[in-house]
This record gives sequence, C-alpha cells and structure tokens, in this order.
Amino acid sequence: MDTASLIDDYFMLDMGLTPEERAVRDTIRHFVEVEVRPNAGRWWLEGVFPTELIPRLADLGVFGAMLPEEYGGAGLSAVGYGLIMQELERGDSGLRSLASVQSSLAMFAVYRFGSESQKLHYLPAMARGEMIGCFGLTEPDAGSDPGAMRTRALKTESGYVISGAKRWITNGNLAQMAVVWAKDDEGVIRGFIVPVESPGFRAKKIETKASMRMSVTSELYLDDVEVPQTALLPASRGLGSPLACLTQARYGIVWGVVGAALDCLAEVAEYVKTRVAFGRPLARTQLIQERLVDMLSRIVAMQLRAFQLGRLYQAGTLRPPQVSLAKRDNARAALEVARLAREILGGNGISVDYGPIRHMLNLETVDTYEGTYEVHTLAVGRDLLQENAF
Ligand code: TGC
Ligand code: FAD
Repeated sequence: MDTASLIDDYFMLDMGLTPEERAVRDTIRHFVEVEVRPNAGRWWLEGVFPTELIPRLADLGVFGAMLPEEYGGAGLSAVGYGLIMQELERGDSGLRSLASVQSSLAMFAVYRFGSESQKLHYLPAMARGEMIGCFGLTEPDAGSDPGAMRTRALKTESGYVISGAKRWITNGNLAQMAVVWAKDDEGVIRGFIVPVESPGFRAKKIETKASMRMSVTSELYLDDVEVPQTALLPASRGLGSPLACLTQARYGIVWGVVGAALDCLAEVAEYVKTRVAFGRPLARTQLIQERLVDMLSRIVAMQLRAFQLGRLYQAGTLRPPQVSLAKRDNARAALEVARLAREILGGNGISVDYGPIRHMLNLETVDTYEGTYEVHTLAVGRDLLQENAF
C-alpha cells in the first residue's frame, strides 16, 4: 500500500462504512482536493470566505445532511455526517466551520426547537444554501459560562424586544438569519430566529484574527430588535437548549479535526522523502520517522474515537460527556500533529504554501471554541465524580 493510503486508514476502518458513507466521503474529498486545497492558503491570507463555494456545498448535500428529506436533508447517518466534516476540514477548518454552524447549530436549533412552520420555512432554504445561519450564544463577557449571558428578550404585546451583544459569531456577516439566545422576563434562556435585516440588528466582522482567517467571525449588536411571537423557537427552554445544539457541533468537530491532521501528515510524509539534509532524505532519519509515527499514532486514536462516537450516536446511546472527552482530546491531538508537521517542514513550515501552519493556527481556535479544553475536562470530571468543579 502507498504512504498516502496507509496514512488515511492505518487501522482499516473503511471496512466498517456503508457504500453510501464511502460515496459521500469520496465525493466531498474530491471536491475539496480540486476546488479548495489549491486556493486555501490564498483565501486564508486574504481573510475571505469564498462565497461561491456555498451553492456548490449545497449541491453536494452538505447542509443539514442528517435531517429528514422533508426538510431538505439527506437523512445521512451520523458517521456519514462526520466524514463530511473530516473531508471539509482536510481543506480548511474555516470551511468546516461554515458547514458546522449552518447544519449543527443553526439548522439543528430550528429542527429541534422550532415549530412546524418554522421548520418548513427555514430548513429547505438553508439546505439549498439560499439562506445562511449563524448561532449567537457567546457574549463579550460570557463565553465558557453562557448561563451568565446578558442579552434580554422582553415580552411585548406582539412578540419580544431583544437587546444585547454577541461576540465571536461564525458566519455573522454572511448570514441571513441568526439564532439568538437570550433571557426572557423570567430569566429563562430561549432561542429566537432573528432575520438580519431586522431594524436594530447589526453584524460587524472581526478583522484581527490570526486564526480561522478563511471563516467569517463577527460581533452581533441587537439594539431593541423587535421580533414577532413567531420568532421564538417554542420548544427552547433553559441552557440545556443551546447546549444540545453544541453537542451536535462538537460531534462534528471530533471528526473534522481528523481531516486537518491527515492533511498535515500526508504533506510532510511526501516532503521528507525528497528533502535532503546531511546527504540523505529526511525520511531516512530516525528522529523524523519517530515524529511521523507519533503523528500517525495520534491520528489513529482520533479516528477510533470518532468512529466509536458515531456508532454510539447511531445507537441512540451517546452521552454529552463522551462528546466532551472526544472533542477535548481530538482537538488537542490535531493541534499537536499540526505543530509537529510545521516543525518538520523547517523554514517552509511557516509559509501557507504548505498546509500545516494554516491548520495549526486554525486549530488554536478549534481547541478553544465549542468549549475549551478546560471546560470539557471539568465536564468529564463532573460526570466521573458527580462533583461540580466549574
Ligand atoms: P449545566 O447545569 O451543566 O447544564 C444546564 C442544563 O443543560 C444540560 N446540559 C446539556 N444538554 C445537552 N448537551 C450538553 N452538552 C449539555 N450539558 C449540560 C444539563 O443537563 C442541564 O439541564 P437541566 O434540564 O438539568 O437544566 O450548566 P452549567 O451552567 O454548569 O454549564 C455547563 C458547561 C460549562 C459545560 C456549559 O456551560 C458549557 O458547555 N460551556 C461552554 C460554552 C461553549 O461551548 N460555547 C460554545 C459557543 S458556540 C461555538 O463556539 C461555535 S464555534 C462553531 C464553529 O465555527 O464551528
Ligand atoms: P473565557 O470563558 O473567558 O475563558 C478564558 C480561559 O479561561 C480559557 O482558557 C478557559 O478554558 C479558562 N476557564 C474558564 N473557566 C474556567 C474554569 N472554571 N476553570 C479553569 N479554566 C477556566 N460562539 C458562539 O456562540 N457562536 C459561534 O459561532 C462562535 N464561533 C467562534 C469562532 C471563533 C473563531 C472563536 C475564536 C470563537 C467562537 N465562539 C462562538 C466563541 C467560543 O465558543 C468561545 O470563545 C469559547 O467558548 C470560550 O469562551 P471565551 O472566549 O469567553 O473564554
């Protein structure tokens, strides 16, 4: 077997996939290889998301892939969805982020907590990529502890008036609709669908990022935004509602980061075969081999976690703390793989002509968002010991 095939599937997990899962993975992989990888470095440096990819991603069935067909989804398995995330993140974490937020956060929030008319109005249009969503939970002063949010949705005769600010919101300036989490008059967290053209709503792109540069990240300002009663996601109630959405997105991240790590290892494995130092290729050097094997070992562990999580998801037995442990460990392992890859590339490693520095800087975000390493450590600690140490 060639090096590239060995890297992709050292433990032959492919044999556990259905023909549909393999087909979806291969289709997205081809798309990313041809349309994304050659341009990713440039897009990342320019700090733009190539919006022309959105209809292409929709045509490939990426958005809401797990949702039922009546809502525009493909009814894909959890493993199939995970493989889509893996292949997108092989291209760039920012590409996977756009898809994660659209599918697992915005669409999932409507699917899980919305009324039937909200589902029929939003989900098919979002699956077609005609409408992009964002998910406003984090605030300038409430990130790890979203229960401390200050955004308020006060009841009026005809609906609600929402005031507050959200920060670090993926897709904020690309979106046509925002799922905004706010406390009602009783202090209970509820979800609202806010069209971005609503008077008083403003999104401002954050321009200073040295990570996730291909992803659009924004601040949202809501200055007395009036929304009708029909904007409320009626089944949302309490912090558990946004957290249920996060579990979906974290599941996707567990798979996604495998793609970034695979891309890093594949690139350096080819590089060391031809890069000569001290009269021989780096590949014939023990310390270099050890590093590559360490990277492979981390990737295999990441893949095993992702596959088993997918099986638990499909069996209906997945518990949020299991997702926490896998998100924590896969994001950190991918970051370590990317750092090793960058190092092995030497001076070339700091150029976006090669993938690892871009993946490495992106993965600093992935390690932080959707719950930091520490937050997930404490979530698992609480599960293990039944003691809350937050
Ligand atoms: P806690 O008492 O634990 O929970 C409150 C209620 O929620 C339930 N719950 C969950 N439900 C579903 N999934 C989960 N993962 C859940 N975790 C908890 C829980 O059972 C409880 O329900 P009930 O009925 O008893 O009320 O709440 P806490 O205040 O102690 O907080 C727990 C903590 C710290 C783990 C939570 O606040 C947390 O996860 N913080 C991290 C915040 C975070 O991850 N933010 C992410 C923002 S979105 C984002 O980053 C998008 S990036 C996307 C991209 O670009 O790809
Ligand atoms: P803080 O909560 O201020 O934490 C700072 C540090 O303190 C962290 O290291 C943390 O682990 C540590 N810490 C906090 N509490 C404890 C404790 N009890 N014990 C030990 N250590 C602790 N949010 C959204 O709602 N929607 C999005 O679409 C979105 N997209 C994002 C995109 C990007 C590029 C980024 C960077 C963030 C995004 N986020 C989004 C926000 C993200 O989820 C938060 O940044 C993250 O949850 C951490 O919150 P914080 O930045 O406020 O850090």
